[in-house]
Amino acid sequence: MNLDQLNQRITEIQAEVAAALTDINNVDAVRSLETSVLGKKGSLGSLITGVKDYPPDQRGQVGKSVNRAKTLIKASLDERLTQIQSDQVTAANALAGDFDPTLPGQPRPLGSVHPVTAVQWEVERLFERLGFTVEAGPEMETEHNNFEALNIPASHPARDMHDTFWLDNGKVLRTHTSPVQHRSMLKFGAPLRVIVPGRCFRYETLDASHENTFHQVEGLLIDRDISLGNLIALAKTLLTEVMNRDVELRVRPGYFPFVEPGIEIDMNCAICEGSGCPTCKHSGWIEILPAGMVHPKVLEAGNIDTDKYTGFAFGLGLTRLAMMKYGIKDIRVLNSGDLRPITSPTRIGGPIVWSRRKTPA
Ligand code: FA5
Repeated sequence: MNLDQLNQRITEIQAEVAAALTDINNVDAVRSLETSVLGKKGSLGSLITGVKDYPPDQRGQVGKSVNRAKTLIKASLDERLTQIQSDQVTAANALAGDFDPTLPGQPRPLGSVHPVTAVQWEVERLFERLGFTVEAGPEMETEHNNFEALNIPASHPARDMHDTFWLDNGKVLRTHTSPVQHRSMLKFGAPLRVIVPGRCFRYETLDASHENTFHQVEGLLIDRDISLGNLIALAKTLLTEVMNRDVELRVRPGYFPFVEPGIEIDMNCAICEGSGCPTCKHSGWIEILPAGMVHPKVLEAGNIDTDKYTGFAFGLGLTRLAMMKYGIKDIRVLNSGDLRPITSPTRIGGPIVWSRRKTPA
């Protein structure tokens, strides 16, 4: 092939490549076109291999022509390749809305906060704003702190109120958060504003509103000139804020040996809105916040000067409050690992057999 014929052939190959590229829409086809043109045995590749067969005085000219053609063809193949890849990304974006498949994945948190924890944090934030300290106490408690220091002597019939899990070491699983009242008085003295969220344990017959393991928040305020009025106002603020609506309260007398007078503050049941359901035992009310003025004997046991100070205490049923806030009809789902909604109490796992180690005298 003389030089003119060679140049003619190169022009034809460039035209063939340009024509082929207009019909090609995928990466593999571009790559196979590249092989068929620029590969060793390809239409241009074989011309490049044949440069050595030209007389020495023509080789420079031939070499320049074929290499220039190779550069141009390679550039047009690469341009088409880039175009096809960009078209593919645009098409994927159009299919998936704003989804960009080229972005790296974002790690997402697993699980979520338990409803009781969520309400506990809310209650803690509210009380912190009111100047209360958040304290903790042990779940395994001495008999003294759980009962005696709270004016519940061993012989006192009030012990029957708290069916208790007694431990081999003579301690108890605390039946309420009230022992931390005593601990806090000894630790901080008066004046004192403290709340104590925590888990409590009772040997209970389980039903929609009773668990053997549940949460309370103890509240204790000791200062000068404290009255039941302060307590009821605080209860109203607390329940209204947590429930995010105006909550109807019912205040009635209640008996607890560690307060005098004692009261029960109930809220209208959020599950049935007061019309009656198994959660509120068809009364329309939920026992949520028993409370009262701290008994002088409890203040004395905590080394508080009863001539100077009075105080109020309450024991908020935190688990029940979480049920009211989130519309949870059965308390047992909160300790269950079954995420499906409860359809019947038999789903909860049958009777729980716990034995009482020691019956208080
Ligand atoms: C007490 O435990 C007292 N310590 C509360 C108290 C503190 C009174 C300070 C006065 C001054 P009670 O046994 O009523 O009281 O329990 C308090 C709240 O805990 C109840 O209103 C209820 O909301 C919740 N509660 C009690 N037993 C259970 C249970 N088995 N399951 C779920 N919640 C319960």
